Amino acid sequence: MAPASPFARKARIIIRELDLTRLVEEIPTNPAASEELHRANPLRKIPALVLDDGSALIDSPVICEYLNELGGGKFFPGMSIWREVSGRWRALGLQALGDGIAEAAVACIYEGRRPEEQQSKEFIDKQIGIITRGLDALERAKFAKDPTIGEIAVACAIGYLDFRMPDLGWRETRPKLASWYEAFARYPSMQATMPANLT
Ligand SMILES: N[C@@H](CCC(=O)N[C@@H](CS)C(=O)NCC(=O)O)C(=O)O
Repeated sequence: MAPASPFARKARIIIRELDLTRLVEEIPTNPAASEELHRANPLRKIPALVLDDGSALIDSPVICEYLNELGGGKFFPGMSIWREVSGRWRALGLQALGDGIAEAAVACIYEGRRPEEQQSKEFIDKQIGIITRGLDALERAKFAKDPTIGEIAVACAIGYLDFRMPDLGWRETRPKLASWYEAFARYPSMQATMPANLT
């Protein structure tokens, strides 16, 4: 994991919510340099979860669902075709939206770290477009009172935007999302996993 990663943060929140801190070790990892990560994840991305038998899970949705099972959590609502809008599909759809926003934000930040003459304004504009439309969709979204993986993913994406793109000004035109996030950010598990500038 890395303290700034919005994807690792999803798992770190579930670990705290389900009291799994004694079962799961969080290892600060530089995705470019860590051989342990490269052995665990051929995609060389964090998070990756190495299990006791030496096998590894990759991709935050998979890791979070595993942790949810391990801790007997309710962050992944059960399968039901009668509850498409309020159940599992809503939660997974919201997770996809949050993760998509986070992916675009991470891509912007990585692009900004390349030598200036190699950076593409077109690429950055495209990512900003994804972030903007994603946030607009979230302003219209329905959030559950009992948080699911969808709410967690959205909160981690917004936390990352606030951390890496503090001048985005997304709150100005999205009052509903802003007030939902303000309340969500008060959860102790959110407070304990605030992104830190260590990577
Ligand atoms: N879909 C993956 C995305 C993970 C991801 O992009 N992680 C970033 C850090 S926030 C990473 O490790 N990037 C390293 C790289 O792309 O080289 C997930 O949900 O876990």
